[in-house]
Amino acid sequence: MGLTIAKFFAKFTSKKPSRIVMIGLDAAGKTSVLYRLKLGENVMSNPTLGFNVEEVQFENLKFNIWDVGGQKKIRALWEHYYEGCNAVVYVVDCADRVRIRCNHAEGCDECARCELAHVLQSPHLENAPVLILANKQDITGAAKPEEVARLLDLAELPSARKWHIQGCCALTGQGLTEGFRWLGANV
Ligand code: G3D
Repeated sequence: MGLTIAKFFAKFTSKKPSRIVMIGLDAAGKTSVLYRLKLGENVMSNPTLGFNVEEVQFENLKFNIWDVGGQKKIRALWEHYYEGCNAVVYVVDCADRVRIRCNHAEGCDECARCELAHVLQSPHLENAPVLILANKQDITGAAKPEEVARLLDLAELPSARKWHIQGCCALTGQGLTEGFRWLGANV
């Protein structure tokens, strides 16, 4: 009997982890963010060729975070990870303004702005809130979140899209709690 009651309550209290895809150009800091959240420390990382996936417990939420490699030749694979995703974390290297927004024509595959616009066109991500992590804030001269928001044209996203930009440093973890707290409240 006790077991049955426990099962009954477990059904209503257990939370399925939210599925989150974490993307961004190569070297933006995705793997560093993932392992800072998971282990609370820096790990030496090599460029991600496929993906890393980790279940991360944050406060009372569980996230499955997919860290998908960002090198140009494998960015075409990103869309295979979108189905069933509840949210997107988009990591930006704020110390590299040229790669945040390039001078090429619309729809290039070189810069964070065009890649984000492309990602958000996926029908699988239509209702997904987007947390933009303005990473590498520890580097002198790095673009601040307001500047990154402007460079990424975030104000031009459809009004129904929930988004939030958070300055952070994956090496120290500064800003990650605030960012993921927003995600937890909006996912
Ligand atoms: P990726 O997974 O997006 O490809 P990584 O990026 O997490 O592998 O990080 C790429 C490089 O940026 C790594 O340096 C990493 O230590 C560094 N990095 C990540 N986040 C930060 C940050 O917040 N501040 C600073 N200063 N560096 C950061 P290496 O030297 O290993 O290539």
